Amino acid sequence: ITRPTTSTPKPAASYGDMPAVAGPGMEALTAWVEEIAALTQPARIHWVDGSRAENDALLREQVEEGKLIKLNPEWRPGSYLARSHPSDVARTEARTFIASDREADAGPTNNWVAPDEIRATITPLFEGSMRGRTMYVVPFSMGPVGGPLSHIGVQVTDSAYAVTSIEIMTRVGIDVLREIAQGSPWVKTVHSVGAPLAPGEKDVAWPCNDEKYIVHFPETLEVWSFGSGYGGNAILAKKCFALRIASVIGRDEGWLAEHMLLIRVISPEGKKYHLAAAFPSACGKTNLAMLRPTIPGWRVETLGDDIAWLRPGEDGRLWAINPEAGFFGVAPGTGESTNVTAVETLWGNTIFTNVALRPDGDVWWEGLTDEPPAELIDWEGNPWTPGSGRPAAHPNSRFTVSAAQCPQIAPDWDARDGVPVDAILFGGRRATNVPLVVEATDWAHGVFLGSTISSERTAAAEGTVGELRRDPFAMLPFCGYNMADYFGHWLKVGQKLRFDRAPRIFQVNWFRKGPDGRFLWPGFGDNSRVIEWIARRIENEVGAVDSPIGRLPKIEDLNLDGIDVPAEDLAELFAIDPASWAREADLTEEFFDTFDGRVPAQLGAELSALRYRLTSA
Ligand code: GTP
Ligand code: SPV
Ligand code: MN
Repeated sequence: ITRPTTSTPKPAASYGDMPAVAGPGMEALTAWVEEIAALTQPARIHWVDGSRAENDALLREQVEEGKLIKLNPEWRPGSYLARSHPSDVARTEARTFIASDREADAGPTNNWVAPDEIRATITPLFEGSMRGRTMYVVPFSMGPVGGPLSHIGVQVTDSAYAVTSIEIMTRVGIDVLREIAQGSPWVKTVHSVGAPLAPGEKDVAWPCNDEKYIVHFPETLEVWSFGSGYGGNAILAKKCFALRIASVIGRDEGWLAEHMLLIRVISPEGKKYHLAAAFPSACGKTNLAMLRPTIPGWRVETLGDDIAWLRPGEDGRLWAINPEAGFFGVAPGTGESTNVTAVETLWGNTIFTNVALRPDGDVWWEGLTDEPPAELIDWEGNPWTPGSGRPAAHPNSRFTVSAAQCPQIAPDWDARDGVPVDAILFGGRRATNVPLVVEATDWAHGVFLGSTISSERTAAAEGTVGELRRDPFAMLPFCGYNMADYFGHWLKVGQKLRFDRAPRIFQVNWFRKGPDGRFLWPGFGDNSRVIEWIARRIENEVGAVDSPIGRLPKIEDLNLDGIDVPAEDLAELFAIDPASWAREADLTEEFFDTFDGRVPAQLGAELSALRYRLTSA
């Protein structure tokens, strides 16, 4: 459905062909598309219908233009490699803004900017920013089309890479347009790589702009993203919509939009448990989502690996869906010994970004195999050998693949009503202090645990890797409103749940290290041992030991059959040093103080109670 236009700007209405979908909602959509086209002045407009033929053509065009490398179909059918500009490899949190009317509604953890001011700044950047390019109009649904928890959006973008990624990550197609035509509300998202082409100018492999703006307007439900092609900055359905904008919608409507994986755990007795877990970026969500238990009889079915929308049901339980349809996962560290499920998921039909290329036309990254191949082309396109002294794949290199390809995807993963959640896990990368697992005493204590999560920085965003920072609920970069109000919203959602049906809350840490810098816990498939304990707790089959920070397992209740964790490592995994925890409490107070008294009193009370327990421990 593409029609070329001449280079002289025409009345916008004559751009492109619209799919034949009629209804009262279409007028607003076409008016908006025309408005964006008048501003950005693309050479043509392409209404994306989500068909297979269209997707094939978009991929083929990107190969012809040198934007994608087709991988050897013998090893990796239907798969491609994209190499980004070396400056455009991760989310740019410093360039990410919340433009709420009032500064206090964005809160101290977000970059706030006044809506009028930022519109005045970015509008000139978008002026003519799509010249010489195609503007794609992509209607997408987060959650099954028409589902009770689902939400619709439209992204206009001048990046075919973004379109083919969105087609994997969300549900794209005419049925979404029909929903819009019928009057369903939808979120407006605008994306430009910010690299207009002069007539006859040759395009580059990864167009982008040094100047970047990822701007969210929570009051008007809009996202404007300029200058970046990287996933989290360019697939606006994902972090921008499904987390930042959706968290605001959820605040107003009584539900939660969270940076969480979602799984179904099945015990040897056939009992099913649904777990949601929030870990910061590159801290193990995809791995836990695809867990292969090392303990006999246990199974895990994948429901989602990055985002969950959770809503209290009339039955007093918390119901969750994964609004996405694919995985945009971290490649390095994904291998046969760590996440064989992901390796199997990636057999084909995958877009890889910034991984290394093998001479045989397949891909490689650190951790895929124990030994690197003798020679590679690295993520920047340069020859590489194991002696090169630098990683072959970028540390934040990623794969984009359909959820349906996951061999252990739950058969009902896209059920309209979602699943009832039995347990919520909060975690992060903590070399010290935080035990392998600790259970909250109740919902409010669980919210306190979530609000105090800190984690060592990873390569998923710009910044110094390894530096410890607060990342409450793993939502620091993704909460679209004042984080203190968000804590309050979590407390409020808890009140809508039946006390005996609310999910139990746990804090976990797979990343504790010994003095020698080695991980104390084997992690990955062996995390099933922690899950088993959590299931036993839900069934009240095992007790726990009260500690100042929450309920710890009795060591004898942990299933350690078949692994060899030395007794001193086990002791260290659960060691709670009151002095270090008193310092953690001081840092928590400092953190809460940054919210100018807006943190709910209940969390202040939890902090006082923690300090009391620490001094009397
Ligand atoms: P985003 O997609 O950025 O939100 O990240 P994610 O939370 O899904 O992270 P992912 O599961 O991709 O994990 C990132 C890194 O953590 C990989 O390099 C993994 O190998 C490593 N990792 C995951 N689980 C474990 C674990 O149990 N132990 C250890 N030591 N490392 C782990
Ligand atoms: C993350 O950084 O948490 C991701 C990748 O899941 S991105 O979608 O780029 O944000
Ligand atoms: Mn994520």
